[in-house]
Parts: sequence; structure tokens; C-alpha cells
Amino acid sequence: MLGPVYLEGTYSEIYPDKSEDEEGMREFFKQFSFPGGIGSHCTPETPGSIHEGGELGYVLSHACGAAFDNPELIVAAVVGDGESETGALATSWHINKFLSPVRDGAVLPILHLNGYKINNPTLLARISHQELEQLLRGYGWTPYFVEGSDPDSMHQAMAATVEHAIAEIRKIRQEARSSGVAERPRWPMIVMRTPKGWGAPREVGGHRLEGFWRAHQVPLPDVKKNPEQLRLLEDWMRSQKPEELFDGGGKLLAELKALAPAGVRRMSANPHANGGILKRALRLPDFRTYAVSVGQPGKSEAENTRPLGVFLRDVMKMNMDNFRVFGPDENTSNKLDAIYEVSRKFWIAEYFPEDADGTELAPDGRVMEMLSEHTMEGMLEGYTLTGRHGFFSTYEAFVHVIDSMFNQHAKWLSICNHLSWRQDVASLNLLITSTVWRQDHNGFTHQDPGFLDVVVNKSATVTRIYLPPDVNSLLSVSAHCLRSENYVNVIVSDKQMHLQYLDMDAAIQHCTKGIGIWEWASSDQGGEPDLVMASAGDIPTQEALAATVLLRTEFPDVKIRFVNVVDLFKLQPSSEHPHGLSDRDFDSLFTVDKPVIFNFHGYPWLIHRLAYRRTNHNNMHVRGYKEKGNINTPMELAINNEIDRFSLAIDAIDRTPRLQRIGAHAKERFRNLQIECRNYAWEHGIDSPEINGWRWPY
Ligand SMILES: Cc1ncc(C[n+]2csc(CCOP(=O)(O)OP(=O)(O)O)c2C)c(N)n1
Repeated sequence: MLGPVYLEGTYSEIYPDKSEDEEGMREFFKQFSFPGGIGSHCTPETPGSIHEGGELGYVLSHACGAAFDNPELIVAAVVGDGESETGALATSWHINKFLSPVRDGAVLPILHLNGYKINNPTLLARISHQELEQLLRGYGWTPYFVEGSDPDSMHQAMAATVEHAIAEIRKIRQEARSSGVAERPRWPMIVMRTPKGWGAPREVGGHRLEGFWRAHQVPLPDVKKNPEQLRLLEDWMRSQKPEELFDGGGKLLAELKALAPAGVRRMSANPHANGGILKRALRLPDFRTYAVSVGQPGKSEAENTRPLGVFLRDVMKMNMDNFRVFGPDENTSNKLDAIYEVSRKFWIAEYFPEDADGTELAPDGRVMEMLSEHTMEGMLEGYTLTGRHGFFSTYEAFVHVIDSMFNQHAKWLSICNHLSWRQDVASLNLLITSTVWRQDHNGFTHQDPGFLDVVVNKSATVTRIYLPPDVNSLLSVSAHCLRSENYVNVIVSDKQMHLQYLDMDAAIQHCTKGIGIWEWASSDQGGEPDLVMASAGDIPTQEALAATVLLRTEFPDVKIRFVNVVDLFKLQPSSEHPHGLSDRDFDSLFTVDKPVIFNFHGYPWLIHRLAYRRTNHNNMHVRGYKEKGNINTPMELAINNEIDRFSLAIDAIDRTPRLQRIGAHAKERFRNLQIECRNYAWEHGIDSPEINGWRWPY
């Protein structure tokens, strides 16, 4: 990629020190894979790129995201035959069922069948021609094979095949657009079979090089010490005849440069690959109008994600060409199905009559669903990097499928932050739902809140984590995320019925601060608290509140401060994260010497990781998920992991010296209540009405 980008002149325009002359070319070469320079992949510094390709597997899903809603675009995507063996790539051959010939651009996959990976043959190169062709046809493509090793005839064959493929794409488009009917086309693709390391010396030191895995990446590893290898390298480079390509000053000859298109028609200057240039801000409805009414805190219940679905429906309605919603077969399950009132799920594969009964499919749908977290995430990345906006909801336990995709995207964004020429793109918005604490019927496999631990590893400049405790705070956080730029926003919110705490004004205030004392849930007004009860997440907040009620009932004069955290990075020092609280603010919220019981949605050590430098860290006792799950009622699961109200109240007694001395009887009662809860769950399969119907009593 870098060679053509430089030859097209874009590189020198963006990086004037890499000028189009001998000196600039030397700088250009020197920085390659060199300290202080650029990586050996298609890093964000490469103009014309949205796809680094460092971690293999995402080229087709990225290309597809770029093609969405870009009806004139043809996205050429070069797929490695080794890359094709990855899970992410294998599943993404299906993108051809998600591209509308009426509304979207096309993706032209070019499978580069060079036969080898780092040390091995590739599978696709070692099956018969017929088997490969059948495989690709089976995925719905029309493959054209360009095979050989003679450069001149191969260039001609490739040029003719690309032209043919483009003509076919145009024909498919024209037919679909003139009829307005989006049927599933068999898009063309190209299989290019050439030797690996094409043009390299045939042998080095008696070992096969060209056309073998030894040609991978560093074909002549010993040029510095081995004169024979140095000579081979020089001969190889001279065989390119640079004197026929460049003038005496090192500039590409004008007649050769003229072969490439000019201006933004150059691949390296394509504005789609610097998506912020094309980005239009989303038009957002007023999220406050989707509020649920909350009279008094903790008295009523609602499904937390459902109103968000209504909000997203209207976001969709107002942005019908630059917003999409993605999910791995779960948007209905995640209770966001109101979206389908405005736009259904895109589908141009076969329809059965029964689909009319609630399947919500349509050939012009803008909701993308395929049971491949990889493909959904890749499409969304491609879509946002080319200047559009999106929202991805997925089950908490299985968002881990895209851990490394998140890693790669976060790395991409953090490098882009240092490149002034890269314009701001929309944030990648991930709703993590169907969470650990409400897996009443799926059980242990569906309990894993560890994605947050992955997210906090990445640069503070690009990561945001929100745990809104109820509907109105989820709406407020989501609207904020949709407006934001250059982040990965992770929102954790369960989809089941949950207690509601904040009316819309209070939710906005609370989410704007990101962390705060809940006055109505505290009893320390006008004095020092005996202890701080803190929470982050819906169920943990409910249990923490219920624990304070148990304590206040047993010890009416106890002074409890209740702190709720929405924006998780508030816990980190401000020196580590731009959202971090100053030490003064942290100390005043959490005190410098009182016990803090922190009930957390995820794995408990994450809170310690974020807060370990705070003054009162030694007094922080965090409860969270400890891998103790099965088919459990919510209360039983909470008890197993000690995030339940009784465990928290017992903890509070043990950690608060005054209560410790007088709390033995209360602890006994709490333990008995835990046993009752467990017995009830095992006998009835659900939690007792007192637990299920618990409300904030004050
Ligand atoms: C997901 C992933 N796994 C492993 C690697 C390490 N790796 C880098 S290149 C490579 C071989 C790639 O072969 P192929 O896709 O055929 O590309 P080629 O270099 O032959 O064009 C491997 C395994 C990687 N970059 N990404």
C-alpha cells in the first residue's frame, strides 16, 4: 500500500518531509518499520486507509461497512488466503447477503491465493480448483480466476478481469436501480493466484524463496552480514529498473504519474478513507421525551432497554442514510425492537411465508443482524470510519468474541488522535446487555462481565464506560454517546424489569456528573457518615440500596452515604483518565477513613485497579461477580457472589467499628434471611414476593 500511496503523491502532500525527490524518498524508506517511524502494516498514518490489517480477518466486514449507503462506491478488498482461515474472515464471506444493489455500494473481494502464510501452505491453495470455486460459489459469489506468474500477461489478465468485474457490478446495479427491486445478486469476485514473494530471488542459500513461505515479510533476513544476500537484494532492486521510472532527482516520471487518477480520485486521497471529512452530525430527537415517569425513587419498575429502542427508532427515522443499528440476532431479545417500526432487518436471502409473522425482514431494512459478532462489529467499524454513525447491542458474555476487534479499533483511534489530517469520526457505541445478573435460565455460560476489564486496558483518550442504573439514565448516556466522537463507548445495561430511581432531570444531572451522592438514599446529611455504600450497575445498585435499608432498620442512628457511579472512569485519578475525579473530590465523596462497601456489576478487582491510588483505598471493600453461577434466581446468584443485600449489610457491620461491636444479632438475622431466600428459590424456581416486590421504603 505504501508504495502506491507515495507514487500517487498523497504521502508527500500530507508529510512534506517525505517529498517526491531523492531526499524525501530516503526519509520515506527510512521510517518504514523503524523506531519513531511507522509500522509495517497499513497503519492509520497511511493515507487512504481505514483498515490496518495488523490483526487479520476483518477486511471484508470493513469493506462492507464502507459500502453501506455509498451507492456509487466499489470497495476492492484484498483477502489473504491465510487470512481466509480466520474465523472472522470465514464468516464474512456472507457480506454479499447484506449489500443492497439499490442502496449500497459494492465490495469486490480479491482473494490473493499466493499459497503460503508465515511458515505453512494455505488451505485454500491446497484444495482443487473445483473445490475452491464451489466453495466461493456456495458463499454466493461469482469467482473469476487470474492465475500465473508472468508479470506482463498477468497485468493484462488482471486489468481485463477487474474491468469485467466492474462492468458486472454496474450491470447488477443498473438492473436493480431501474426496477427498484433489491434481489440478491451474485456479485463478482477475483481469485488472484500468484507466487508468494512474486519477483523475489528464486532461491537464497539453497532454499526456495519466490513461491514459498520463506518469502513472507523479510525474505532476505541477513543482508547486513551476508554479502551474498546483499548482492541478491541489489540485483533484485535493480531488476525493477528504477532509472526508467524516476528522473535524476528521484521523482516519478510525469508520464507514469499521469497513469494514476488525480485529486480525490486517487485511492490514497479517497475522502471515504478519512471519513470525518464526509461525516454529517446525527440529527437527534430530544431524548428527554422518551423518559419513563419516576415519581419517587425505587418505587416502580420498567424494562431498562425498551425505551432506548423507541429513542433509537426515532434516531433512525431522522437519519435514514447515515445511521444503522447492528446486532448478532439479538435486537428483539434485547428489547430494542421498536426500531423495526421505522426500519426492519435487511434481508435479501430467501423469504418464507411464515416470515411475514413477526420476523421483521425487509430488502430495504437498516438494521443489520447476523449471528456473527465479528461481522457486525467489522461492518460498524467500516461504517463509522467512512463517516457514518451506528449502534451495536450485544449480549454481555459474548461481546468477548470481539475483544480483539475492540482492541484493534481502540488502537486505530488512539493513533488517529495524533494525526491532524484525520478528521473526527463518530464513536463506536456498544450496548452490553443481557447481563450477568439476570441469566435466570441461561446460567453460567452467559455470566461474564469481563469485557470491561479488556476496555480499561486501552488508552484513556479513546475509552468510555457507562453503567446507567435505570431507564432515564440509560437514555441520557446513550444520547451523549451518539453525539460523541473518536471514542469507543461501552454502555452496560440489562434488559429485564428493574427498579427506577431517577426522573429525567435527576438522571441528566447524575449522568452529567457521572458519579454522585444519592441524597434520598443517604442518612448522613449534616454529619460524617459511618460508612459509604457505593454501587455501579442496575442489580448491584438495587442490592446496595436494600442493604442500607436493612442497616437503617437494625441501627436507626447509622449514618450511611450512598454513592452511585455511572461513569466508571470517574474512579481513576484525573492524571490517568480525562474523566477521573480529582483526589479532593474523590476524598470528599468516599471520605479518607470510613469503610466503603462498593457493589459492582463486574469482576470486583476492576474497581481496585481503578481506585488503588486513592487515599481511602485500603477501606474499600468491593463485591462483584466471582464466577459463582448456575441456573439461579437473581437473588440466589447475588448471594452466591456476595453482592446481595444481606452479604453487603453483614460486610458493613464487620467493617464499621461501632456496628461491629453491636451487630452480632443483626448478622444472624441476615444469614437466616439468606437461607430463606435460597430455600424459596429452590422450592419455587423464583424469588420470593418480598424480594421480587422489594421497593425503597422511605
Ligand atoms: C489474527 C491473526 N493471526 C495471526 C497473525 C500473524 N500473521 C501475520 S501474517 C500471517 C500470514 C498471513 O498469510 P496471508 O493472509 O496468506 O497473507 P500473505 O502475507 O501471504 O499475503 C500471520 C499468521 C495475524 N497478523 N493476525
